[in-house]
Amino acid sequence: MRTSKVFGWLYPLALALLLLLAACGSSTGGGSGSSTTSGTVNTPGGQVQVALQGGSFTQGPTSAQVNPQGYQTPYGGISFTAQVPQAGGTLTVTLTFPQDLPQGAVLLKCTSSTACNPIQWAQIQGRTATFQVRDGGPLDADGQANGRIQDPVALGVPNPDFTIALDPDTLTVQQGSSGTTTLTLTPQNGFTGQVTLTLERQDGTSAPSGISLSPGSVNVAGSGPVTQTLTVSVESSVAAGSYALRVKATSGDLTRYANLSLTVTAPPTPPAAPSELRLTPSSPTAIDLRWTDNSDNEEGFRLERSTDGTNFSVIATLPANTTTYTDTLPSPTTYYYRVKAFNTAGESSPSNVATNSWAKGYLGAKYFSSNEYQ
Ligand SMILES: [Ca+2]
Ligand SMILES: [Ca+2]
Repeated sequence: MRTSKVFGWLYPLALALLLLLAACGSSTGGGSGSSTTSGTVNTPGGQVQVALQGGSFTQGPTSAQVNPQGYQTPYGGISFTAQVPQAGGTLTVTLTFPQDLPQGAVLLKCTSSTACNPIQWAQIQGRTATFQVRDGGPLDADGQANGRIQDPVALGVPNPDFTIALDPDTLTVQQGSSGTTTLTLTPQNGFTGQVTLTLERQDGTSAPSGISLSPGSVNVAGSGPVTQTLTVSVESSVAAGSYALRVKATSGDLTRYANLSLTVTAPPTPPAAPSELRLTPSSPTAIDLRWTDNSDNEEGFRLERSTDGTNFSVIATLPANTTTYTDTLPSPTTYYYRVKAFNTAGESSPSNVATNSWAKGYLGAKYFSSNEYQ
């Protein structure tokens, strides 16, 4: 009574175990000629079928751990040993995966858990990867034509990656100001996620204090390139000069760089003041003015006139490098003149003030005081 109860419980378990063994890694058929043997292996990515033509399993297939550089291995490694009827014989291996293989997928031959190289002549189509391995050939891990083929392989999917580029990659920014460039981030192999952006020197040391980048990150959601305007701000404390910088884009273990040559310039300064303003009568009602141009950065000159020597107003705006002007006098009175140079940064201080002392002699140029300075 008790015994039959135990067996009644054990029997289905044993059956289940047998079925499980049959599903996982058992081989069928013989090992000669063009016969095919196949087995399945449970991998982290699902069940993979391994079919051999021209040989038979002696061990495996089993799941193996591999960690090749530059690739993800969603199905891990698949390891098996097979027998071929003749030493030096060739085995055709077909792996059938549970899903269509992603773009860029390659079959890797691993000689250790990290040393894996693409099998260039493997055929990858849909859900299957097919390759041939010759006993004693380069893919046979035992390296000998001994009728036995040792074959750990893995399906490699290139790691998600991205590239970055800047346009322009040179910037000129004035102290206390900012400039912009456009970052283009191109995802590869399905990369998505947030990418942190920082600015540093091209030698990998941190960016000079006072030079900053914004925004500090960019998000990649789709498969297309992402463009982002980057602002490079330069505080007025940053010394003028050239800086070899780079944008560092980081996401997880991935880091990519794009060089940026930054030139920091000092803001323009107002021009030097003109000097030696002199007046000469050109007629009883006109005066020639002449001055010395002391600057090479002026945009022009402003000539100012006053009747009291205190309150001046502009009577003429003149182009750069002008040193003469003829003023027609509105009335026979005393006028005071001064001249200033100017550019975008502002005006110079005024020149000397010169006066015609007109009241002394409206009718006679001989009374003209042509060179009075204050
Ligand atoms: Ca061999
Ligand atoms: Ca000049």
